[in-house]
Amino acid sequence: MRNSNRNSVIITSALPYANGEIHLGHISSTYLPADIFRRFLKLNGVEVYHLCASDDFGTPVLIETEKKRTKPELYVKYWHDKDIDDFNSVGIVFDSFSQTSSETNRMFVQYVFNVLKKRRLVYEKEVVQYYCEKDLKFLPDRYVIGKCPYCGAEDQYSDLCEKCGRIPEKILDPRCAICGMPPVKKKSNHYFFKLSNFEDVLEKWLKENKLLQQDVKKYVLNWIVEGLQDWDITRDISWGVNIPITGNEKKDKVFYGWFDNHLCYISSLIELLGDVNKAKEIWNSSKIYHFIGKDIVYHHYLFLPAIRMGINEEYKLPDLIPTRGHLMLQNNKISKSRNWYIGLREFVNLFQADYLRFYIASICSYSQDDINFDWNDFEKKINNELIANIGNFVNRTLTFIKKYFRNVIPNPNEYDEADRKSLAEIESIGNTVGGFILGNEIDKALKNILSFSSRFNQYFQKKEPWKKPEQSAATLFISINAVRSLSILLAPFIPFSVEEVWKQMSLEGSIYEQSWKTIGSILLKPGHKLGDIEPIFKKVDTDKIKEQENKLNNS
Ligand code: B3M
Ligand code: ZN
Repeated sequence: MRNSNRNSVIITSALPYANGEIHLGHISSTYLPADIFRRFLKLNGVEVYHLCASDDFGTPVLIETEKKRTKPELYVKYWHDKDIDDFNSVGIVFDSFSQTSSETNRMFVQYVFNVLKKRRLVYEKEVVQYYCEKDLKFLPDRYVIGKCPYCGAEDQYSDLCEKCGRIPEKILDPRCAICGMPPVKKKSNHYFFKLSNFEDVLEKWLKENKLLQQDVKKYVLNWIVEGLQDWDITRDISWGVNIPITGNEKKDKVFYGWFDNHLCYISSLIELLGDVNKAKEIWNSSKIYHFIGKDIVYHHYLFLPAIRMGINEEYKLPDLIPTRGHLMLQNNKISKSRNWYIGLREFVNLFQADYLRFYIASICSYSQDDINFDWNDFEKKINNELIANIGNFVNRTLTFIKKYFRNVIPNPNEYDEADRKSLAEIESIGNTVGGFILGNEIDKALKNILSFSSRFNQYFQKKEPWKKPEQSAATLFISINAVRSLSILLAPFIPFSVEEVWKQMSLEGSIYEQSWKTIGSILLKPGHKLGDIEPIFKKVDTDKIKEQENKLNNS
């Protein structure tokens, strides 16, 4: 075991392909849960690194750039920059958002390959590949289209049938995706990674690691029982990390995207710190979390750990791989080609980013099960939970103090039973909610925050301070402190709104300078003057929701 005295955590989020815009599906399976976790850890004083990058290589990127007659470097840079803007717009924060095509990653990938080669964990083998005699090109993966052998759909990629979702073993009536000619077969030398060597150690690692999700582990262990195939880690294309072959380096041969992309988790830390040794030290003394969606389980539970084992765990394995299901949209599978999706940018132009964060967090279970984005449900949750519960409690507390106490927190004279109960709630809520976030159950964490707020609404209601304002000092003193606690509890979820509440309470600095531990303390003192008050949230308009539903149905 490595020393993990250092209180640091490395969070990685699966790298988005530099080939299209980020949509709600990406946010819900990966980036929002990771960002909530990061914000929570920050509030707990943990040294956190949230690492990500655009996934620049692969045949889909290359095919697009050929269609658009642009350079791959320019094309991926466009998406890389757009991703950063989009993530910013919903408050998803990375400590580094690099590119798999960065110089640091290229060098690191070649380094890892050389170590694997030296340890005889890669070998060369001749394979037969499709080749287009018109374009004078090998045609890996997406470069071949044809008929799906399972469902009979025409014009499907050789590595994925978009109609039935299966990966064809052998596509029928193959054609070149560029010119449409039937390809010929040609021999090519490829490198293979000996994944089959790792069956026993992977099984042991999976079984011993109690933190990994049980349901995922079960089917991954089954794959091992069925036997692991060695991985072809090279491709005959020009866009990728070059294979370091001394002497006769081939120009049109690069690593397969899945060989280099996950190594970028590590290389982006090296790049960020500018020092390999320091990066290694931090990597190996931190807890490591790889946040992913369920379609890339194979790569993260088998391929990635095997490669790290292959370089002698010079960089340690993940402690946890939080894996979530897909987001459905109005109960149908999200599909960009069928225009059944909502882009992030599109959403933020319609509603506050925090509404998206709140809604997704409230339905985001920690499991492989798919969850559903539903416009009506969205409207209900925002109007009835975020606004009628949380917004109402915050606003009525602030408004009352303004109206009856000249905007100054009153001095509590004495406490009754209900007051004492409420103070006890404030004291314990931080631990309850924190426990759920630590366990990755952000939906349950949010549910607990909502019940906390709803109990305070009831407390306020029962006390009826409007009947005898002069005798309501204790109620308001306790309530405003509950608003403070509520703001910190909600900071990981709706960061933009709580900063606003913070301002309205006239509290100095950013909410992120507060410690999660102070949620249980009564820190707002009598005599403190509050700031200007305004409702934080605006109700979601039913007509606007209808418009969105119609837009989808007509797409
Ligand atoms: N770029 C996206 C996906 O397959 C892929 C993830 C890479 S993570 C190292 O979902
Ligand atoms: Zn062709």
